Amino acid sequence: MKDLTPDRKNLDPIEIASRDEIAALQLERLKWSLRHAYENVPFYRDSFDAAGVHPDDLKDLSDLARFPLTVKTDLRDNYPFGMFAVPREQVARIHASSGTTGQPTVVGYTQKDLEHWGTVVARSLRAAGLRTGDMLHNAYGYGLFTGGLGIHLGADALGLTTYPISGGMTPRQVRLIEDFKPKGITVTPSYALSILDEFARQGFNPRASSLEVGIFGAEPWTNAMRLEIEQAFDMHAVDIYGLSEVMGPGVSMECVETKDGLHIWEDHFYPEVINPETGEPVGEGEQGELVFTSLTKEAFPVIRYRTRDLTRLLPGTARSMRRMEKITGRSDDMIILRGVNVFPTQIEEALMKVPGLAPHFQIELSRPGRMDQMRILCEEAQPGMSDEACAQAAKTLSAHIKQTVGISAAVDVAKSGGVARSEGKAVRILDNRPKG
Ligand code: DLL
Repeated sequence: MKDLTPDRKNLDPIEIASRDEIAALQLERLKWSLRHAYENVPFYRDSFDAAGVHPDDLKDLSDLARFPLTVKTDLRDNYPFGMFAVPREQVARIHASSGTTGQPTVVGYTQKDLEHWGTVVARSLRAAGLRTGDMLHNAYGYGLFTGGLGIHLGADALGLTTYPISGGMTPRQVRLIEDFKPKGITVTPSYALSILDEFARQGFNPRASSLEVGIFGAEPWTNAMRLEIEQAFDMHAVDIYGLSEVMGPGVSMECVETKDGLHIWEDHFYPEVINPETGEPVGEGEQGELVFTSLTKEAFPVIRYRTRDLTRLLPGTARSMRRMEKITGRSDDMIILRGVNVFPTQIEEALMKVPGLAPHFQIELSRPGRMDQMRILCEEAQPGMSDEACAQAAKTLSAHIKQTVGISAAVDVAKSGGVARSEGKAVRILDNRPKG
């Protein structure tokens, strides 16, 4: 793999500013953001008033902990535009979360917000090793989902040659990589695996492709998966994080030269980590739920928004801004099986250790009697493996899971192509337990 470390002189000065400079800017912006939300969004005015706090109470960054937390249902209750802090005419763009159940969450951006979004995504793409003039294959979905259009904004700001292929039509994904010869690909890690399969189907060698870096996000993925993808494509694999409510992709980004967690673009998004049970901030470096406050957003400010994503904060390395560790999972994706907490990422990690298995999987939960049961649906590593080899792989995975996670799970090894593929975010959990 080529060294893609960006030239430090091309970074935004704030990326390598001193902590004092960053904190001073954050304090100034935080005061503005709290006031902006309080004065323009009835929901925030009511929630601050009910908690007995006022934007003037913020004298120091640590005072933020006195302000109330905001949750997803607060946004849903104000569907569609109740959380907007500017008149609708000033909203240049609207996106919405997929909302598989119930109300979608609607978010808005002013022209200025789109500019800032472009800045943080451009920074992220540069941190991945892309530079002006490089070509990008953007396979995140275009539409209400923030992935496609969000990455596109940053790619334009950085001056890349971008083609908006979006997700789906997998044979064409491979065709265009072969014909156009992009340097970078932006895609969910699970869809990257589908594209990888398609390379084999078309008889192309992915390691010989033009791709030098993949920028993966929108769903949890492990360091074990990173190695698998880097090996398969002979390219760097870096992590990009974000969520619609806070902006979209580009809230934080891993640097290609360190790959040691994701630097949060702290001049726009102020992070905290709280104990998900008590709502209290955790000690420095401790695991918990990530919470964000926007510092510059005009149309859709968020104050102490609970992401439900679990991680911990670490000091800066390649950039001065703090890092978040790779996301372990979402609190709503945590499975409690006979008293043990399990995340799909733990299953992924165990699966990647078994040579006879492909990296595709789903977790099926059922309750045949009184006890919940977990079944891992996975797939043979190569087409045509013998029944004995598949049975052996199933046994090995089951033993790994028992050893590392501490639970008994049944394992089904299907023939190649037997596990449902994603064209965007993977569906990891099939919950067939009786409702209620
Ligand atoms: O997934 C934005 C995005 C697009 C990020 C493309 C990166 C790349 P939503 O659809 O609102 O937005 O989903 C946000 O996805 O709260 C996390 O649970 C999960 N997520 C996003 N990025 C990562 C990541 C986009 N790198 C939700 N690692 C978030 C783990 C991620 N989970």
